[in-house]
Amino acid sequence: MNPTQPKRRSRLAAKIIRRPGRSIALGALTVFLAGCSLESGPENGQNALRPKGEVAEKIDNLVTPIFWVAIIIATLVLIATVYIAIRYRHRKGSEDRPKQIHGSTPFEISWTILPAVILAVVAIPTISLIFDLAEAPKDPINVTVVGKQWWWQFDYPQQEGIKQKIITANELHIPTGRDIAFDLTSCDKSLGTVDENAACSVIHSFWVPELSGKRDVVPGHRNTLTFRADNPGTYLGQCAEYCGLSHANMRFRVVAESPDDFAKWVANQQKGPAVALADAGDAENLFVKKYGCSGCHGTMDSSQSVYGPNLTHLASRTTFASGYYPLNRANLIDWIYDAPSLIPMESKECRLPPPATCVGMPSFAKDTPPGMPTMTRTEAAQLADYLLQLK
Ligand code: HEC
Ligand SMILES: [Cu+2]
Repeated sequence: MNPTQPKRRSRLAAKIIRRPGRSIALGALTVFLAGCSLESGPENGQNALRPKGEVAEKIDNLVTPIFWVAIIIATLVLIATVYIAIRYRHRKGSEDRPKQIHGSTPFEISWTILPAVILAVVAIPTISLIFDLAEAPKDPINVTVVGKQWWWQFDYPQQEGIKQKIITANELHIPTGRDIAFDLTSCDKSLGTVDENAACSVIHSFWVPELSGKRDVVPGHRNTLTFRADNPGTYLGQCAEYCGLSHANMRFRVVAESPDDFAKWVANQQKGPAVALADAGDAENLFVKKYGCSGCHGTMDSSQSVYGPNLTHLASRTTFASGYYPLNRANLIDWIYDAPSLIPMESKECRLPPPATCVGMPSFAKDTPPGMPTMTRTEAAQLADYLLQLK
């Protein structure tokens, strides 16, 4: 054993104990700076201070001046506090107390009126923006967002330009320059289950930092949100309300594209599957009979909602598993074989959709429930190859 090791450690510990303030300040500074992203720094895709759409810009234009007002007030209060603490501190040998003042009408009136005026100045633009953002948009694209554990379903109801309902997952396509009106819910009405609660998830929060503020997604309650992207691009989203085991993995992407490209995407989503299940060879038997994937997933009709993500056009997406993994053959095989090893889920020994108590996708390689088959890598690859044809 190295005899200097424990000694050195105890010296460091002693230093921290002697100078706790300095260590705490250094730690706090590190955390503070880690949160900063300078204008010239890398794009992290989730920067609410870099708006990329009208709604996000309006919110930013409100927050920035209020932030500076708050900073000025905080600075004045801090300076006054420090000044008074030093100026009137206790001095050795002096028993004098500073002059005590009881009741001062001018002071009391001024520190009642001044904050009221400042709050009113902040409230007027805030309230008017709340009303402005709540206004129903003109000629929007309507999308119903369903928060699930732990992924997002995007449901485009039939409307002008969308002849037939589209249901997709985790990658939301929108045209640029057009308002998107969201209905947010965590109960999937389209599931049509007998048990109403089975179609409901917990509270989530829908958040695309560069395009808009957060909005809660609540079971049994309809929330709305409108936003718009100015330029084509991919914007990152994240569930912002703790919703269980894989909350942190519950991401999504907003793909904003030109109206022409959006129309092409819509047309493709509305097509039938590139390969019919009946023509999928061995994969059909695995998908339907042996492993019952079809009990939780549809691959034949993109207008149908099932318990799990609709896979009719899975291969047209760039990611899967709420945007956590890039969609490629190797990742997909790992997922089909043993999904809970990639993202934690509450689906141990459970292979059925609700009313069973599964939350998430089960493993087909581990924790096989009695009487059910265990998957081989070859079978997982056969299933992946089938799904990867579904452009
Ligand atoms: C008990 C229901 C259930 C069964 C059975 C099931 N899955 Fe899933 N599957 C899910 C859920 C739930 C998710 C979403 C999990 C997440 O992203 O957090 C999912 C996600 C997926 C995804 C990713 C989709 C995306 O867009 O993110 C694929 C691919 C998939 N499953 C394929 C399969 C295959 C193949 C089988 C059969 C071997 C299967 N699933 C069986 C429930 C199930
Ligand atoms: Cu969440």
